[in-house]
Amino acid sequence: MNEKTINQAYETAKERYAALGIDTEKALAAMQDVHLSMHCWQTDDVTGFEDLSGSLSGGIQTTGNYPGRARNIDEVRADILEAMSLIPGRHRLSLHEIYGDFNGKKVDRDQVELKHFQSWIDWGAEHGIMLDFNSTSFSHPKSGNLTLANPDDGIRGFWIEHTKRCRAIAEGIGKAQGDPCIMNLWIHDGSKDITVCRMKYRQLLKESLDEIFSTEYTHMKDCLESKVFGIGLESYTVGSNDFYIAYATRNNKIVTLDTGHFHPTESTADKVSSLLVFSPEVMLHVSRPVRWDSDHVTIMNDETLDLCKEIVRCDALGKVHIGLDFFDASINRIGAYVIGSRATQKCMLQALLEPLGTLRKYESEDRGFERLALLEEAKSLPWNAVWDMFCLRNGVPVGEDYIKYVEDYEKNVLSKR
Ligand code: RNT
Ligand code: ZN
Repeated sequence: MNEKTINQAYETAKERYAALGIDTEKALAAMQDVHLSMHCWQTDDVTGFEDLSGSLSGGIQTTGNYPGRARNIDEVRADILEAMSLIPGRHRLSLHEIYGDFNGKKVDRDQVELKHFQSWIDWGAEHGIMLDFNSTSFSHPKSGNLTLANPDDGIRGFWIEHTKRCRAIAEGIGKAQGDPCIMNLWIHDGSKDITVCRMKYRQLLKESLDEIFSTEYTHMKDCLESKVFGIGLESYTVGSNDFYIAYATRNNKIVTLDTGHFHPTESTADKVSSLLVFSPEVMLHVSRPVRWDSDHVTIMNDETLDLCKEIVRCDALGKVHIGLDFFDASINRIGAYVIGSRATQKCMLQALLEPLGTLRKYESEDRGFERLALLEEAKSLPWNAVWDMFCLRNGVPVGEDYIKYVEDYEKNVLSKR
């Protein structure tokens, strides 16, 4: 795309926004500080590097069989770097435990140690990428329907040990990178059919979490992710939204809001302010549910826009960790990252360009018509010219220009796998 055209369009947009009291330079500077936590699992359809030939379980599913999936740690790293080269700004990488560097050895989940992530720490330091972490309760012979809420002491103990070790690893990562490692805990525990023991499993989960969190750490932060239901576990989820909100609030933990984990008409955006009244931080998994928690690639839709606007309206950019969580195996996977990450950023930029001062003035004066009119007009302000400038200044392809880079990578790298 022509640089001169981008500059001209930006200058016009800058003026247009200035008329509304918005400084586009300020918005661009704020965007530079938005660091997405990119999930590693879009590279390989949530497979990981464990030597367990089981398939994806735990109520989640990838669909599609697009060629070029990453098959090992080097391919995952190469794909992530390729995706990051097409996304403006600096971003974090969120690892699941099953992506450890196990060197071809079988390391069961109650045996995992920081050393299995040393090469990731080194790689992160080399490329200036901060790491986040996730314990992995799915796709394991002991996963079943219940892990941390399992009445069987052996199985429950196994997962407690796993999660404790994951926290220790996150602590080690956070210490090494000089920035807290955000650890997300999501378990699929639930029941396919009606259970008459709802209380029992929740009590067990509480006890497991209490034990897991009995060690205090300073270089990692714990997040708890609820879910409405998983495939094959439709009737009951132990770790429901209510459960984790109560647990997190009482125990100073962070709640993770996954945009695919609520009833379809429920607004995830609306939850941000409620949580922030009681909790200093919130973690997000930005996804796109299509009819169910399908984890389609995030796009610039109303849900994502609303979510970003709420973060800005709550003045909470420094309090919200923006993780991504989608896995589409039916299209080019690097392209999926680029689309989803850039879409999230586009939404955030629009949020930062919102004429909030004027909107709030209208609201305080009870001028409902004016507020609605400006909200409508704001939708078609030239934010895209500011977005193009953001890409240009960050040295990444502007607009649809990134498509050909993804295609080239597919031709030169992915198609040879
Ligand atoms: C599943 C949760 C969870 C997973 C990842 C792989 O419904 O969203 O966050 O997607 O941990
Ligand atoms: Zn999630």
